[in-house]
Amino acid sequence: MQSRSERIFSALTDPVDAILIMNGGANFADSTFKYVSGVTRGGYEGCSAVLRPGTRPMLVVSMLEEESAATAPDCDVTAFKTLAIQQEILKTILGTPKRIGVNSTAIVHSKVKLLEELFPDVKIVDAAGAVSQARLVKDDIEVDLVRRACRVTSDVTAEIPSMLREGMTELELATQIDREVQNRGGRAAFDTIVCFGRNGSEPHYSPGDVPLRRGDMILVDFGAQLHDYCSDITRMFVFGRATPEQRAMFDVVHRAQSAALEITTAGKPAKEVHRKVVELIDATEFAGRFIHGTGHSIGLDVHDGGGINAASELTFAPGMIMTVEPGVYVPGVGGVRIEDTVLVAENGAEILTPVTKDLVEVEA
Ligand SMILES: [Mn+2]
Repeated sequence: MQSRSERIFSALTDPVDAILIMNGGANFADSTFKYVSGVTRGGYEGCSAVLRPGTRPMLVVSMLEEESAATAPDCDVTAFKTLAIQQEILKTILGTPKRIGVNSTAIVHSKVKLLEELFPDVKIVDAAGAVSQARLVKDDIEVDLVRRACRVTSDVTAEIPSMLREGMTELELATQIDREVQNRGGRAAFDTIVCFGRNGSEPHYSPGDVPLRRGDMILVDFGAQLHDYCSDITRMFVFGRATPEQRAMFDVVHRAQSAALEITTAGKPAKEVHRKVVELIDATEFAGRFIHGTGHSIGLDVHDGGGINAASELTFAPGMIMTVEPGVYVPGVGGVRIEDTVLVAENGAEILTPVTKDLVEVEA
C-alpha cells in the first residue's frame, strides 16, 4: 500500500525535490502535517514535515512535542529547540534543492519567504492540488476515525429531544450539545449551530440568547472532532407539533436529500448530484431558496478539499467522505437543512450518521 506521502507525490503534476508541509502559529497549522505523519495528538505549532520521493517523512518538530512525534508510524523525527536550529536542520536535510513544493492553501506567507531566504535559488511550486487529491480519498485508518467521530454525533443527536425545555436559549442548547460531545471524548469540530424558529433562515447563524417557544422549529448543525477527524450532521426538530407549513418545508428538503444520497456513488460527477437537488427544490414553492452547495469533503478538516456544487470538478471515488446537506431558507420564516456524513463506495454511499432524520416532534 502506498504511504500517504507517496500518494501526494503520485498526484503531483510538476516534479519537485521535496514537499515541505510547514505549520505557522497556533491557528495556522496545516492539518496535512497530521495527515502525512499519522499523529493525532498535539498542535505542532511551527513544526514541519519534509517529504521526499522514496523516503519516509521527516518530521522537524519542536522539543515540546518530541515524544508525541516519536509515535508517528513510519516517520523519522528531528527535534529543534530554537527557530535558528530548525532552519539549520532544514538546510541539512534539503541541501540545495531546485524545486520545493508547498501546500499553498495552508502555508503562511512568512514561511514561504523563509524558504526563499534559506534556499536562494529555489523555485517554490504549488503542490496544493496534489495534497488535496491525496487527502480526498481516505485510507482505512481515516475511515475508521471519521466513523468514530460520526458515531459521537449520532449518539448526541439522539439525546437532543431530552435536552429541550421551554425558554432555554439557543446558546444553552448549543452548550449542552458541545458538552455531550466532550463527554464522549470529542470536541466541537466547529461552532455548533442552533437556530430556533425564524433564525433557521441563515445557514451559518450563530446561536444567541433567543428563548425556545412552543411551536418553534429547531435546526441543529454540529460536528465532533475525535482524534483529529471530524463529523458533520444537521437535524430538524419541532418543539410541539409541526404546522403544515413547517412540514411542507421539511418534506421538500427531505426528498432532495434522499434523492442526492440515492445517486451519490463512485464514478458520479459531484455536480450532477448538486444539479439534481437544485432541480428538485426549484420545482417546488421553495424555488431559489437553496442557497449553498450540496456538500463538502470532510476528514481532518470539516471542509477537507472538494465540494458538491455547480462548479465542482470532483468525480466521486470509493473512500471519499462527503457531507450531503441540502436546505431551504426563507428569511423571516425559517429554514430546513438535513445533513449526513457519508462514505462513497463502489455501489452507493454508506451513511455514517444513521440517526433518524425525520422531523422529530418533541412534546412541549
Ligand atoms: Mn456541513
